[in-house]
Amino acid sequence: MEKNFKRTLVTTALPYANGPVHIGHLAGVYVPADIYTRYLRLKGEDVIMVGGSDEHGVPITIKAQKEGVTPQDIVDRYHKIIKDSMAGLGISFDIYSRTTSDMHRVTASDFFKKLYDKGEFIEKTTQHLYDEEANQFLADRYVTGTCPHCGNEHAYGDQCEACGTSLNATDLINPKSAITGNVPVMKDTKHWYMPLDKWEPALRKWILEDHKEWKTNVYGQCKSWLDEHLQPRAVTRDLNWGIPVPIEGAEGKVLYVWFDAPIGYISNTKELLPNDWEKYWKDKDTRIIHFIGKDNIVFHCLIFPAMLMAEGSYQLPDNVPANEFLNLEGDKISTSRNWAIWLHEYLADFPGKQDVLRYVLTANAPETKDNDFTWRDFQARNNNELVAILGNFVNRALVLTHKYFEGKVPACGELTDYDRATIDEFKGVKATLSEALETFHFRAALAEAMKLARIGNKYLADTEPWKLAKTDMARVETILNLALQMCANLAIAFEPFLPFSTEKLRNMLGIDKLDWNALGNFDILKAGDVINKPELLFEKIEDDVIQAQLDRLERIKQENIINNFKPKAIGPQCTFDDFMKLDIRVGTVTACEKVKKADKLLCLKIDDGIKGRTIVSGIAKYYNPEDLVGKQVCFIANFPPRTFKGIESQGMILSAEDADGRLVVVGPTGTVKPGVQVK
Ligand code: B3M
Ligand code: ZN
Repeated sequence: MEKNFKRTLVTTALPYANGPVHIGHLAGVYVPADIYTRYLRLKGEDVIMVGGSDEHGVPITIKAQKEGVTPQDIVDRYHKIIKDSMAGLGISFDIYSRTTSDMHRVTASDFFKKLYDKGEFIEKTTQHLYDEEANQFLADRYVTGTCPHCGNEHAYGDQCEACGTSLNATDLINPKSAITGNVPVMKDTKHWYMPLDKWEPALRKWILEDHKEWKTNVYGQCKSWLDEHLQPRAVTRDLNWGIPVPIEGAEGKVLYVWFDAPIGYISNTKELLPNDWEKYWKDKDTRIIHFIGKDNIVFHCLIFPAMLMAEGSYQLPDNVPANEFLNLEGDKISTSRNWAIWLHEYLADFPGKQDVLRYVLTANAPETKDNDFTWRDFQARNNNELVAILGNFVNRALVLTHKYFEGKVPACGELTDYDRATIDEFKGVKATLSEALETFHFRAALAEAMKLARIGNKYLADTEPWKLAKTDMARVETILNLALQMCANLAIAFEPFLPFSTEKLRNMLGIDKLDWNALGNFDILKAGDVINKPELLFEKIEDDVIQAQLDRLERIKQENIINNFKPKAIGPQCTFDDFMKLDIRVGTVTACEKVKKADKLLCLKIDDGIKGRTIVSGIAKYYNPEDLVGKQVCFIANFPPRTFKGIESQGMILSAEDADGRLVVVGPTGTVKPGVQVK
């Protein structure tokens, strides 16, 4: 629904403070939200962006238990890392707070109390999973089991990460306690439920009729939830970490993390603007936009709005532009498997290159489908786009101005048709760029901004002022005046995307303040204005830098394979007679060398106690030939001979295949006579 608004409240999903922020979070939520907010600020609109850490819930307590520290220790550690690294990337929060703040505890507690007093909850005693050894109810992620929808055996009690379904712990097939591994028992407990069924008709109308303009992935997910009908949902938990349920008879219970976390948006606005916060939440002419990832859609589009409707005095969000997921080198990003690029590590490894990451994550943003981040693409986009197009154009324009005009903006003379056409192209981009930003199409918006840089680059390449300098200085003045005006335009157009580089560019051009409304103007710089010394906006990234990152990921992949190894199921039975058909013997390696023109093969001479034999084995990747000499190995002695690369192999060396595919040769644990049998 179109509406006239006076101000915008941008919220960003609150990351769990159980780990640092990675590129998936950034591409999904924080970079797009920051682009949008910077754009509105640049237009001079009233906008605030609020964020903070989600510090409650089972992800935090599990992490604390694993490390043997308190949940408070965990959230203190990660809140700081997250907050500092987001600031490092230029994510321009007006406030980044946390859900363990006093303001939040009081706000969330009062919100619950108000719904309770209005009779908006159902109180129910039901049976819930209980770990008798740990003396604890198993909320959410404290239970794992098989997802009833997709069969994933590692689903959590609140959600299956394989199919994205949100679950109740009691839905899981073969539930197991994440604390002790025990099979839980059922035990009575009382909880308070939001009757989502009661709000279903209102939610249906609000989304399916009044918000057809929402992104199709968001609208579609809401529709399928609504079509399956909503059930009451417990908003309290048996847990000792969280905001205590503020009513009598609820000792030992806390608010469900998904009840308190979205209220965090309200608490953080209050903390930012103690006297003015209400207009951002309650005035009809405020527009509220929630930036989130796709796994959070149900909470932001159905559950939180139902809570707000039940409370009665708040506005509902106008849009929830949720993104899909970003993968890393073809695999799903995972905190627990360390398969991620962590923001704080990126900032340490690539100092001064914040905008490169912002650029790549936007150019590749998973706006309509899951997308892949690869280091090779990162390098290519930096070298072929940022350096070769944007950086090159700006640098040429500034260097030539210093070369021919002592760093002063030359005057613009008579325009040619080509000049006019170029200016028109520039002006034309403003509308499409703004439209893309307004409608959350940030990839398309970035491509539009990049179009401007391409036009500028082409303009200088076509007009070749360095050649004209010998014959027609008046023309050179006009060309460079226009080129510099284009640079000023680029500083504006790219500010939401690349704030560090546009800040540099703005300083080089001597512009005090950027203004979106000036985009498309060709009189931003005045003749005689002083241009500062040009610095490079971007630098080439070399292969070895990228290789180091790929090597790091390869190491993690290997560690994961080893750590996650599960033995194969035992094969079909065989008899002793079957086994006895194999003549397995021990032999001593007397010589060993690489097989020529076969990088996998080693040729071993074995003392088998008889006349000796030759065996070719595919273990060259795992052994230096000389290291095997003198070792005793087991081999199958009664296989028919086979020829490899012209060498006759008389048997097969036995080896164990490790989880990562590495072969380890098998031999006796003590020395034996060559030729003895293995039984
Ligand atoms: N902390 C889940 C997540 O990080 C949750 C978001 C809360 S937003 C109110 O994906
Ligand atoms: Zn599933």
